[in-house]
Amino acid sequence: MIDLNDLNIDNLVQLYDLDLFELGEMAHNIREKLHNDKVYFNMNRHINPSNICADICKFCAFSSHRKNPNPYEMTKEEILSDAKSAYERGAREFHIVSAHNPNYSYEWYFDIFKTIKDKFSDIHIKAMTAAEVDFLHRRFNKSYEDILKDMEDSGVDSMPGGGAEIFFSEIREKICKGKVSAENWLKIHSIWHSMGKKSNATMLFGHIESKKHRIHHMLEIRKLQDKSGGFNAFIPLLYQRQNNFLNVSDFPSGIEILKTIAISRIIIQNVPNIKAYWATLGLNLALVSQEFGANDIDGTIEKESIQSAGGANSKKGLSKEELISQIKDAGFKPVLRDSIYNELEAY
Ligand code: V47
Repeated sequence: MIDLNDLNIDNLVQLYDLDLFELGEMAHNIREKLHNDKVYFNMNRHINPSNICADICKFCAFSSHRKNPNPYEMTKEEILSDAKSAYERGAREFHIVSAHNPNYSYEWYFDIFKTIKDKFSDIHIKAMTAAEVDFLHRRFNKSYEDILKDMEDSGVDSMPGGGAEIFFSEIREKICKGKVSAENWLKIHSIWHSMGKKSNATMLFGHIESKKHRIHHMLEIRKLQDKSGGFNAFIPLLYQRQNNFLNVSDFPSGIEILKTIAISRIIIQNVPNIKAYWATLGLNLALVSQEFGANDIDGTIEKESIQSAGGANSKKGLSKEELISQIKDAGFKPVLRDSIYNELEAY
């Protein structure tokens, strides 16, 4: 019997030794108590204004570099035009995340958010990873507090969970040296939460990290959530292997992926939602994950550029109807949610 109150990493990593179905049942019981048979999704649109990046993360296939030599910067008009057409198709969340583009002024970001909010007042803007906040801090010598306040004032409603990668410093050094430190990623989310705001947390897994590093990462999220309570969802992101500079030879099996999702549900019980992000898992595994602790699948996305650059089959997003029918076929109840998990419609 593994004592779940013993938060020692060596103790909790033993969860991986349990039989998949035993672990799945433990996670599913927690998921059922919190969410019954609901699978949440939303109508969202990802907008990635630029792929020109001052930082060099070895796992990233999205940023412009010699394996992906097509730098772009969207104009404000292009961003607004994408936003308008997505809004007309029913999207009510814009997930706006950019590479760390040194050509942009500080004001550029906030002008975009303000303009979007002025034009579409009922849109939820989920924007700026903690890695982008840290980039602005380094580039423009602004405090985290000032940047987060400017985000709030210009209409950002919540923060996405990107940039967390793996917190364990030796791995972080190898995969994304120079980017926001683990300590500062947590600090930025903690300040945002202290402003009464919500955010998500991700974990990039399936590359050079070990099972112990994943447990360490989950415990850091759980620890901050105990203090701040501001995380809506934990999102284990499966590493996509193409077009990048991380030499990985060993990839996790489907069993290990499902175990990782189940273990995140078991360890991080104080974060209400576990998102099986279909863009990294593929729709089928994301649906199976709903039986292993997950209760959310993300949304329609419409245009996905980060994971698809790494090989995922997610470039075009999915229609609302497709998500509803696939969730139903998997034996769950599809529930359209807003960005902060208010239920809008059950199908
Ligand atoms: O932080 C980059 C990841 C993240 C690869 O908050 C890769 O609701 C896999 O954070 N393979 C950005 N992943 C995306 C993100 C996100 C996505 C969906 C929903 C939410 C949310 C947040 O993408 C980065 C990085 O960890 N990423 N390259 C890759 N090769």
